[in-house]
Amino acid sequence: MAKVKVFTNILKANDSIAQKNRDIFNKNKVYTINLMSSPGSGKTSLLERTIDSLKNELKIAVIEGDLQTTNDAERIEKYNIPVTQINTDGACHLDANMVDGVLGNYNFKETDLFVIENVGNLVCPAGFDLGEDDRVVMVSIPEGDDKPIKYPVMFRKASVVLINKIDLLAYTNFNMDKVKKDALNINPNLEIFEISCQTGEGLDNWFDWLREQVRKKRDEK
Ligand SMILES: Nc1nc2c(ncn2[C@@H]2O[C@H](COP(=O)(O)OP(=O)(O)OP(=O)(O)O)[C@@H](O)[C@H]2O)c(=O)[nH]1
Ligand SMILES: [Mg+2]
Repeated sequence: MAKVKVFTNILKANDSIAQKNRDIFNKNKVYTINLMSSPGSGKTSLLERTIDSLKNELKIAVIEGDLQTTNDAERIEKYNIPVTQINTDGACHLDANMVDGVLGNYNFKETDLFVIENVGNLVCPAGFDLGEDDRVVMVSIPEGDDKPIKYPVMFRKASVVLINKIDLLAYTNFNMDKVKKDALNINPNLEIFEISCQTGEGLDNWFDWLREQVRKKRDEK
């Protein structure tokens, strides 16, 4: 049907631009993450914590994706690292073309870790490769423990699930074992980290995982 075909063509075009982006990241050995979650799970908070802790050992650069405002880029700018805000003006996800359009703002020879914070949405971003090495999906305690089974596509292609806001566990009926089991049923290769961007709990495991990925990328032939 025509509608399906148009969508297929859009995705094909996206994939070829994503590959061009990936070629740039690979050529410069920049480890790149596509960070995705529902609105407000804590993506920018994670970035703030990560930059604050790792900026002396890794050169980090960021894209912020949002429908409107430069709020998130302003939060990242305070750390004096390269950041660009993409406003999608209504679109519910970033696509490879939007990312391609801002890559000229960065010096990838001087970058170890590139994080693309996608638009807050647990559905649309899953369909669009941006050229990343890994997809990281965040869920947070107040959202409830049914997110993996309700939005499986996002988890299928992810490498990592971050379960954020564990400082709020005591105030909810969130079932940690269920979330982990459901996520691993969808994708047995997932790394899962329990974290709190508020208290810092669990973040060291995330930092170690990131360090290891950056190291592997540098060592690639
Ligand atoms: N209690 C608690 N609050 C948190 C934690 N992490 C983030 N928050 C709060 O959650 C709210 C949303 O955090 P953001 O980092 O802006 O979330 P986001 O995913 O970037 O949001 P969008 O970009 O709008 O999708 C803020 O008020 C944060 O302070 C956490 O671990 N615990
Ligand atoms: Mg944000």
